Amino acid sequence: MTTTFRSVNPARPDDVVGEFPAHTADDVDAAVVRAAEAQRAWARVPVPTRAEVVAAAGAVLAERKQELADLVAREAGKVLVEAGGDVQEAIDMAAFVAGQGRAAMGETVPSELGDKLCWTTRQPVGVVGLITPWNFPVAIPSWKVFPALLAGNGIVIKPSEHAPACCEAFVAACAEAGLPEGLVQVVHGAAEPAAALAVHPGVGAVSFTGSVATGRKVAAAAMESGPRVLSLELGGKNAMVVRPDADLDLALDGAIFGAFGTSGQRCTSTSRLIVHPDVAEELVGRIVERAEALRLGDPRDPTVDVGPVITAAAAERIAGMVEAAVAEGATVATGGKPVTVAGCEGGAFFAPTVLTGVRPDHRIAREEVFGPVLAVMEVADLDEAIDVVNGVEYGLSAAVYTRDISTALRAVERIDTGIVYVNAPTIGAEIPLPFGGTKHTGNGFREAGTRGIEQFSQIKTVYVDYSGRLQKAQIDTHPIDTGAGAAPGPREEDA
Ligand code: UN1
Repeated sequence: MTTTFRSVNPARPDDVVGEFPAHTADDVDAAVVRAAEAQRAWARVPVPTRAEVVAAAGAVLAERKQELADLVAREAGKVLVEAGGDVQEAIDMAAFVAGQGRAAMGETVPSELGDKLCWTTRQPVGVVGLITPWNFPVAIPSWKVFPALLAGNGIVIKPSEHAPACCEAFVAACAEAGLPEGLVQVVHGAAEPAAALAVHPGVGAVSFTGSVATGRKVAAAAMESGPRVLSLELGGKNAMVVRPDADLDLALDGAIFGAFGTSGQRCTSTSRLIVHPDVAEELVGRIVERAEALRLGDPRDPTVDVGPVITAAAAERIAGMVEAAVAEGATVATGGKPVTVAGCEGGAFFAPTVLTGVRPDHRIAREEVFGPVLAVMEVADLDEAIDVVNGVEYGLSAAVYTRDISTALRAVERIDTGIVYVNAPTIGAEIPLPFGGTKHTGNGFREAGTRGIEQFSQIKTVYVDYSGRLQKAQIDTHPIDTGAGAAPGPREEDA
């Protein structure tokens, strides 16, 4: 008998969203076989036709946006407006990827020899294994599934055990859009199916978004067990730098949305505020005031500003990190603990938290929290502020608030992250541009944008020589003087 697990509403744990099978390594194996079978035919479908299926999937998602957003709110705890953004990101991704179906897929260069053509093309990897998190339970599957489909692959996706229903709903929308039977397989559970997928010899590429700890395990296992393309999207410790000339109203709005939007559970969430001492008191005072006015509650209630964190265990973990920060010398300016919300008893709520007096060497200034916690550091000098931004092991996103163009551009140039914002918070990346980070945030791959498709295909370089004779690159064009007389020349009839 297959064991099952339940996905529950983090705001109301009595509300069971669904019961799902806990798949085993054998189930993963069967899923890879089914996806591989379907992939053989899919690989022969012209790319623009594949793109039409992706576009149709986007249309189904758009039709169901409201319903899907409600499911995202219910299962992942995102407030409705943000849940709508999550689904919209998938709709945007479908539009973008579908457009790529009629875009250039390679390069062509003139050959150094005559009567010869040189170009690159792309071929599918085969079956790809996708491991996705709960925090963007529709968007992140779409970032991987749509490009992988366009590139001609079969797919086995293992969503987070905290958001299986969202992934099922996303895949159902793709199926309704005309996806070939069997091409996208969903497996459920926690570590076992993920590990099995990462090492399966029939999986040619693995794409993982999640924590650094799990990502490292997946990467090590995947690389050891066979050659494959691997893309990793891991954590962040994203900073917002506020200079003394910044528009403080703007910085305030950005800090509130960046730090407390999605209850601080985006990889891009703002978790450090690096503020100039001249404006620190005013800005931090206003952030605290606004944080205290945020309404926590059921994310499906449209008047609620901040939903729960994903589990009670997550709330406990965040509380532990705040306690450790206080032990290291930080001060809780507001929040700092799990809270009970009337009407949502048992829900995993954590008060929006601001910590002041944080130093760059404190753990809270270096470790990812993945919760609504903003650590404030005061730094006067711009170069020093940038050193603080760069002084962590992550490099996903950063923001700088200033009215001075030179300051802005200097920061853009020197900040070592994959994404930099000027006068906008660290969250809110758009689909047509690459998404990803430097250092331990990943392994250099970028999702989204045209690069997103590259991770799911293999480049093939093609040379076609129609001269009818052997031509030698690098040699015929610049023959070396061997002292043995003339090199063998062209054939008689060509001369
Ligand atoms: C994530 O948290 O893993 O830039 C993705 C953003 C969103 C995507 C976040 N568009 O905040």
